[in-house]
Amino acid sequence: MTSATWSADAVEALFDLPFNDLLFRAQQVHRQHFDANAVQRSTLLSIKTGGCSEDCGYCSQSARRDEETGIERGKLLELEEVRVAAKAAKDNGSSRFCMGAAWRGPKEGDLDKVIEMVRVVKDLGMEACLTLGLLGPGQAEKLAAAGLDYYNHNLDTSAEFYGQVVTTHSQETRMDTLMSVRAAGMKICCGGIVGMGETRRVRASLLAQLANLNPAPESVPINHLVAIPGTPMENAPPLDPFEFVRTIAAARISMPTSWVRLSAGRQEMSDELQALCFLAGANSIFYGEKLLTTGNAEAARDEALFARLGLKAV
Ligand code: SAM
Ligand code: DTB
Ligand code: SF4
Repeated sequence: MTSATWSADAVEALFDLPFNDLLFRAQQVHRQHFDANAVQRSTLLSIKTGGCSEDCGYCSQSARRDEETGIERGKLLELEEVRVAAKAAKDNGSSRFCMGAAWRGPKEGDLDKVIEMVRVVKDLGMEACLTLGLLGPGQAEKLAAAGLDYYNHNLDTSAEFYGQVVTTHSQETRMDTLMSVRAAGMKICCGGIVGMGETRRVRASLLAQLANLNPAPESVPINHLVAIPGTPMENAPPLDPFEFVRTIAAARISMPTSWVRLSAGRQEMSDELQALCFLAGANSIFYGEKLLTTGNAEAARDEALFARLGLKAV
């Protein structure tokens, strides 16, 4: 399947629309492809926390700054710990279980252990997603053979801005991993972060890049920066919440058949802002008390919000 080509100019023109016009268009596109009242729920588990060799400016898990962020370097979780967490996620109504590791990329021995974790999740009848960083030769094929459904690997920000956020790897190397994931036959979960002090142009350019992956990623997480004390971005200028909603709407319009996930930063959002994001076409969330190192909206709050908005979990 191929999707339409989007220029950064064309996506920026969406951002520039009057808010009501943009939301109306997004809602029309959304209803052509999805049940407008259905929201997919994924639960995250950090299977290896902290001590990462990379220097991504938003992240608490870089080894370069763990004294400032207070994140302890953990070991890879035991299989049994993963089984317990995955079972709880399933019992709480999540349909996908996403496991994340603070690595530049997985070593072969670690990959074999992670593959066992994928099997545990699949045996529970959930979709499995991993985010392990850059993949080396043959690693995507091994994960596909284990039955992994999705691989999450974000472009994070536009090509022009990337070097101001991360210096230890390039956005092109991330693109190589995405291509190997796709070539191995897995679905791609790929999005980015906004609220890092970037311009509207950068946000538009990121969305155009995602939409042009051809086809667009099946799942598109839109993260709002969680400004973590001790990271270079702890004092990032606040983003107008309506600009965040615009980002969701532009993602929906430019990637009509993708699941657009309202991802990090939801804990800090009001119920009203989240409702606007669902109206703009977000139809997936992270569900459960924790993201990787930071908190997420509480499950009980989400249940109440779903009930108030008449949303159903899928
Ligand atoms: N190490 C792997 C990688 O970088 O691909 C996987 C884990 S990494 C923490 C996964 C994603 O989390 C990043 O690509 C980024 O989009 C998101 N993320 C990390 N810290 C964040 C923060 N403070 N606020 C919002 N999103 C964040
Ligand atoms: C994604 O796009 N967002 C998730 C998941 N993929 C791995 C991670 C969000 C992390 C937020 C900061 C933290 O908890 O450390
Ligand atoms: Fe490491 Fe991923 Fe954090 Fe970058 S975002 S420092 S690669 S864990």
